[in-house]
Amino acid sequence: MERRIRKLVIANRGEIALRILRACRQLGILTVALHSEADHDAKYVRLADESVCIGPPPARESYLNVAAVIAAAEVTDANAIHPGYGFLSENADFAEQVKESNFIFVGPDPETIRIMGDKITAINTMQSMGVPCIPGSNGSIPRNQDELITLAQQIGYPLLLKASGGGGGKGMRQVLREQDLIEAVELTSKEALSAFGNGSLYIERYLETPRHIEIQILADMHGNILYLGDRDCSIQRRYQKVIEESPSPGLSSEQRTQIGEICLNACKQMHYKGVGTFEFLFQDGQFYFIEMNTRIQVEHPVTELVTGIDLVQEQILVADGCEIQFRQEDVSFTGHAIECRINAEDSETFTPSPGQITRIHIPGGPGVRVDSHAYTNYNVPPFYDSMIGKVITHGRDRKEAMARMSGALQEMQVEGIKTNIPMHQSILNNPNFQRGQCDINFLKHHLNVD
Ligand code: MV4
Repeated sequence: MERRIRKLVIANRGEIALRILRACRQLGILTVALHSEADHDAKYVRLADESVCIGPPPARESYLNVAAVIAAAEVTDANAIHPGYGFLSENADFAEQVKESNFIFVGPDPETIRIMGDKITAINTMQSMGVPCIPGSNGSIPRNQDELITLAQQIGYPLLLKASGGGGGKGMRQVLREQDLIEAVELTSKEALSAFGNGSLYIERYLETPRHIEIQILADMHGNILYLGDRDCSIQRRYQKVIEESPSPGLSSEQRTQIGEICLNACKQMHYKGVGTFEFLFQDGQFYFIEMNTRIQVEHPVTELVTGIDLVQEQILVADGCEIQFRQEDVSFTGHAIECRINAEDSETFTPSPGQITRIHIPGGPGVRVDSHAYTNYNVPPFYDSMIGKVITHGRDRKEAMARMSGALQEMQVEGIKTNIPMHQSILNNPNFQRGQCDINFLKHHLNVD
């Protein structure tokens, strides 16, 4: 298959912009780094073949400015756009405009993004394809109050109300008792309407102690679909993941194979194209679908380390129409990988800590990978996410990956700003974390907060 992508616009910033740039280098694709005024001096901007300033520091006026991104692609004569994660990465209207302007969008079809962006449509689609979902309303909750109360009784309390336009923890409200139901619906619907322009709600049984496990998929336009294992992302705070690992500790090979095949089968039916992640809650040995992500994810490196596959390169190639050059039987899973997200923030209060990094030492050694755009004298801008990089370690088993992580975090030095490295070290020293199989409430208990 003839490759078409010649020059690619990176519509993102920070470590993922650098990660995409590296993948393009390997593929012989020219790069255009887009940046806001706040990221003008970032080193990765100069590593790109070209760069374009697309606006002032606030993301709304730069990284989220659809017209500016497309104009930058036009003036640089690029022919593809990679959205990274966050920002415009799961904006179906953006993907559509990119295609209508005759650029290759690195991601699935706009229609797929749209389906997965509306959580009710996503769940209904998955359910119809045999993906296990959480007992719930199977669509918008009934308008009629008596019907709603009856439905809620059937599902059983505690319940979780969710906005169809939400996701990633936004637009959710717990309902513990029947007498709170109607008021909760009114409040959540109003909030959802103003936040997402869509007031429709669905309701699910509230799972109290699940783990968060996700399945990585890679699919091309020629019917090849690969299952690239799972990640456990249960270590999170306020829906922000902090540590991820692959494989998920303690899943049996039967459980793993079963959920993998369910996801592969769903992708086949959807004619899914690109990288994709099925997010599940896992409780009492059962998987329950919650959302599907159509983008490359922050935690993709743990999958790369256990499979040896460059997911960003593959993502770009399949968007270009290329056929995946290996088959499921060629994919093997080796050892264990863990990722710690390094944030510019106070390790105890979580207050952001932007400013100049006066000195940084990046760790190394066997099984240690660091994805970061930070360097000595880099100025962490206050306008964006506080993540300054990721330390990812690989070992023959979980114990070795953890030991390598402890060593890497000890070696890493960041001066001038505060980071959450001390928090990571205290998590690694926690006996429950060391045993694996922590649920999504772990960090709240470990930190004794919220
Ligand atoms: C849930 C749940 C418990 N029960 N749904 C949070 C973000 C969004 N992706 C879905 N989320 C949850 N949905 C039911 N029916 C608990 C969460 C949840 C969560 C899920 C994944 C990872 C971290 C989480 C942290 C808090 C709550």
